[in-house]
Amino acid sequence: MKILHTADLHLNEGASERWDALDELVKVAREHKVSALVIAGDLFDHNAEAEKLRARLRAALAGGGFQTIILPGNHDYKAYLSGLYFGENVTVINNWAEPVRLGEAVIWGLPYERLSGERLVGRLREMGGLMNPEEPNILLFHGELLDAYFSRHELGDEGDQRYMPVRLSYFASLPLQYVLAGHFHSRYTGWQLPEGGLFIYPGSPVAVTRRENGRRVANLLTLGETPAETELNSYHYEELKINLDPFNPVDPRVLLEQKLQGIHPQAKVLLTVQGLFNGSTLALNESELAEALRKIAGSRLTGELVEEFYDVQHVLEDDLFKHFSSRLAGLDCPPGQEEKVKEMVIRAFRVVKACS
Ligand SMILES: [Mn+2]
Repeated sequence: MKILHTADLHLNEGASERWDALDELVKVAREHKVSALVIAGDLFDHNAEAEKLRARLRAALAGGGFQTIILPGNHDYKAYLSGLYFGENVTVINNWAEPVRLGEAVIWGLPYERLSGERLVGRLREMGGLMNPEEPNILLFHGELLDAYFSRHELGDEGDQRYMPVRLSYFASLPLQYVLAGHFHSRYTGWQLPEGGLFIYPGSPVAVTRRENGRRVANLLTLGETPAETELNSYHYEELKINLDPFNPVDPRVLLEQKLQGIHPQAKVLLTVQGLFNGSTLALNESELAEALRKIAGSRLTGELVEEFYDVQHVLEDDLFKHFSSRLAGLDCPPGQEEKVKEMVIRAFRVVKACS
């Protein structure tokens, strides 16, 4: 039996790329013939969205040939309290004591509540008492794993509050095969539970903030086996760095074009251009080069182009530098060494020029 596990779609009325990501998840779920698509919290960006968007959600999830199991998260837990209908094959786990049966597996959920760590330990112990250790038990959880030491911004836009803070040790007494979690957006991560079983964050399936860098994935799980990430074709950000080298004959504009070709079509680029260039060979000054690169990146660029590059033609044309370069060329330097030394000298010249 297979399950596709995701979380943190943060659907709202706008952000069409998040709806596209939902369609992509449905497609992947079908291709792998999973029994269930599990959404471990924050399916909606805000509580109010569920009421407005449920018809659209029903359409997206209908006819997939699998169950959808939704856990309320910190962004949307109030949305499910009135028992909204999301479709025939969609179940919301609103009660920690009422699991969902899926083939031979039992899917438990801990819907989001404002609970302290201490009360969470008690709650998990109560849940453990209800579980049959002979059955494959799976727990859906939305919150923060304190063992993970994430930086705050890896969670998405959550501010400084702690949501359902747990430690791996809290799960020690529970007969669990998997904890399928949500809330941590950055990337797919997994931990071994103290007494067997695995805790998995799949990362967001679509970038919600610019910090969600790199291809997005979902967690594809075959019961009893080690889960694996499966790549999604969805909107995300890619960091791209171009290092300029005044001795590299390849034009930086061509370099950028080449690098853009290797980037996923649904990715937006966070572009940083660093290093030194010779404005006279390119016939461009710093602002013209920035403009040209911005134009090449076009609509693929997101945010500001980070400009950390300098035109050093005034150094390259300096007589002292030319003299030094010809001396260096006459020496028998190992490959690459000459360019390295020249770059160091250019940087030193820039400092000297700034003083004079
Ligand atoms: Mn969350």
